[in-house]
Amino acid sequence: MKVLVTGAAGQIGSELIQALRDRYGNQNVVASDINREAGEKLSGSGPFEYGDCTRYEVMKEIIQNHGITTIYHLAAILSAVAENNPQLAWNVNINGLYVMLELAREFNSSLFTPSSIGAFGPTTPRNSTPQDTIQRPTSMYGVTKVSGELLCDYYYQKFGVDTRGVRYPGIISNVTLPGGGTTDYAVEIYYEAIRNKTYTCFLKEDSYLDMMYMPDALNAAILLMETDSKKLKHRNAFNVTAMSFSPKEISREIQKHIPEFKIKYHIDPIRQGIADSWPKSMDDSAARMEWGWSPYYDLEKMTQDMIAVLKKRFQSS
Ligand code: NAD
Ligand code: AKB
Repeated sequence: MKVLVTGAAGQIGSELIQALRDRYGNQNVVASDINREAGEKLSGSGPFEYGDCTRYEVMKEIIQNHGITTIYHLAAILSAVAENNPQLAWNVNINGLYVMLELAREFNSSLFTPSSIGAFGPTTPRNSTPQDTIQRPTSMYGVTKVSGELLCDYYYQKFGVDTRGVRYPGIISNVTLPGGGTTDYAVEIYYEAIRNKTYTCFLKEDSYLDMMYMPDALNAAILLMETDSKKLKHRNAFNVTAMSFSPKEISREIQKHIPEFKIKYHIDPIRQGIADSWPKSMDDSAARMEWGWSPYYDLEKMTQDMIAVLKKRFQSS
């Protein structure tokens, strides 16, 4: 098995690379990104290739040279950045995915790519959002994510490409900072709580969104890719979630560890508008039934871990 991860220098990729190298061997997992500096740090434990996923010839050479059989395609533009530069988001999220799907078809490779809670919109039921439901997103990120889900389904049905994917909620982690999304507050809040004991949140105190801690997110990707294909009815875009909370609730949880911590609010209308159009909590029973999805971390366990890791890091620096 030879694995390629695009967008490997990003929030999820930088940790998925290590998890995959631990599992399949360092030399069998190739990291690729257009962020050369961050990417080269990944070359300490295995191969790194500079590569723009929208460029067919560049990506073809990487896939051919390394004999790639499995692709984790993570390169993308996230929701807040996408809303500021919709043309870039369309190019990377759609043309980049198209290039990777074409190469997966040509080289008979399987392909995992994440969709998002962003693939839903204001007309989607917001509570216990079903696996199969109305998807009319109003952000460019959402438009690219729902189009990507359909394109992956098409490549499976038409060409037999083994495409798989999940709809990730906001991912919380402590290795690489998030890349410009609407759920980034739930990462920033921990860093600021440790460093400054205060955080100014760009979403309203009662904005509920689905979230997940990084170890569960990595586990979801690997578990889905290792599942026997015959068990999958949905294949792409499985709802997966671990917890749903608001800024007020996460700040209360942090106060259990740092009682003097204070949260303030300065609402960003663009990100608030996006958050208001996303589910408050998803129904992920299809993933649980079809491939045994089950998260380990809830808000309490994640907060304990985030605070312990970040305290140690900032105290020793
Ligand atoms: P990120 O923004 O942290 O990382 C994306 C990476 O892609 C960056 O390292 C960037 O340099 C790279 N990139 C951008 N354009 C590229 C191009 N043209 N060619 C090659 N690389 C390019 O994103 P992430 O949070 O790691 O997200 C990974 C995937 O998971 C994305 O598809 C995202 O939509 C999805 N997702 C993420 C979250 C989350 O909370 N992090 C939630 C839902 C879905
Ligand atoms: C974002 O906020 O854009 C991402 C996501 C939920 O897709 N974190």
